[in-house]
Amino acid sequence: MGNFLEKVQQAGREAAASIQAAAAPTDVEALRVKYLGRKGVLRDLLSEMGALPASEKPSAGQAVNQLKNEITQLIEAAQKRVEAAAKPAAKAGPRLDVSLPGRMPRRGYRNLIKQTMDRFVDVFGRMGFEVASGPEVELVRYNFEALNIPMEHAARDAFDTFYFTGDVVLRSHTSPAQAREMEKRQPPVRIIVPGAVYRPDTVDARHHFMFHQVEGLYVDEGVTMADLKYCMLLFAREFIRPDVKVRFRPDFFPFTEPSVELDISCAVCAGKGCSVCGQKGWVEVAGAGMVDPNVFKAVGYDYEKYTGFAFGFGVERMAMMKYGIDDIRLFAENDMRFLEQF
Ligand code: 2U9
Repeated sequence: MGNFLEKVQQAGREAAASIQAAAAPTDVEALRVKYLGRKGVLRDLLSEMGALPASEKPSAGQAVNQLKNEITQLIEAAQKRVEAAAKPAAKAGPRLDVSLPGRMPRRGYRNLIKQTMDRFVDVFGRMGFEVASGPEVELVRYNFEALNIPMEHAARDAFDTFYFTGDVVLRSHTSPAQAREMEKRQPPVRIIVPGAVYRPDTVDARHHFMFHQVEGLYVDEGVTMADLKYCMLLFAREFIRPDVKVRFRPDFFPFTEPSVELDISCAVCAGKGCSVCGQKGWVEVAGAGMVDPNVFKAVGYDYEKYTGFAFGFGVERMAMMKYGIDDIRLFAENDMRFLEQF
C-alpha cells in the first residue's frame, strides 16, 4: 500500500514538473494524452489498484482521484497559458505580463445591522412570519392616519420627522408597510418588516435620527394577548438564550390597545443585576400590544371579526445588548475599525 501511494505521489510530482515546463500547445496535448489518455499513467495506476487488498482500495482510489483532478487542473491552466503566449502581441502598448499577481479583491461581509435583522428574519420565519417591505419615503396618511395617530394627537410629536411635502415624509416606523400589506390582503396576516426609520430625536449615545426596526404583525380570528406573550417568549429563547424570561409592563402606543413594554431577563447577569441592566435584572427590548381597532378600520378590515397583535424591536438596541456596544452613533459613522469587528 505504502508503495502504491508513493507511486501516486511520484507520478503527481513528475506530472506537475513536466506540465508546468511545457511551452507549446502540442507539448501540453502530448502530456494530456500521457497522463489522462486511454493508455495513460492514470489508467495504469487504476489497473494496478485492482491488485491491492480490499481494505486498502478506498484510500488508494481517493488518492488516484485526487491526482486526476490535480492533473486536469494543471493541464487546463497550461492550455490557457500557452494559448495566451501563442497569440501575437498587441500592436501598440505594453505586453501582458501574465506572471504578475492579480489584485486581491476586498472580501465583503454583511454589516452588523443586516446580520442582526437577518437573525430576526430567521427566528420569526421559523414561526411562520413572512417578510414584507415598504417605502422609506412614505405618505403621511400611512405613517400617521392609518396608524391611529391623527393630526392633533400629542403622540405625533415624537414621530414627526423629515417632510418632503405636506403629504410625504421619511417614515418614523416600519408600521406603514404593514398597513399597506393589510390593504392588499385579507387575514390571516403574519408578517415582519425589517428596515430603516427616522425620528426627530436629538442624537446622543442612545438615540439617533435614523435607526432600524423589526416590527411584526399577526392578524386572524381569535388572536389574543396570550398569543403575543408566548410568541415573544419563544422569540427571546431563540434569539437570546433558552433560559431567558420575559415580562410585560403597561405602556401606551397610539396603534395598539392595550400596549406593553417587553422586558427580558438580563442575559449578562441572569437577572441578578449588573451594569448592563442598570441593576434591575431586566432589559427593555421592545414595545407591543393588541392592534387598535381604529387601525383595522383604516385598512378596511372587519374589526368585529379580527384581532391581532403587533410588536416592534429596535435593531441597534438588540445588537448593542448582544455585543456590549455603548454608543448608537457608531453604527452610522462608517468607521471601518468599528464595522470590521463583526
Ligand atoms: C400596525 C399596527 C401596529 C408595532 C409596534 C411598538 C409597539 C414599539 C418600538 C420598538 C423600539 C419603537 O424602535 S422603537 O423605539 N416599537 O414600541 N411597535 S407596537 O405596532 C404596529 C405595527 C403595525 C399596522
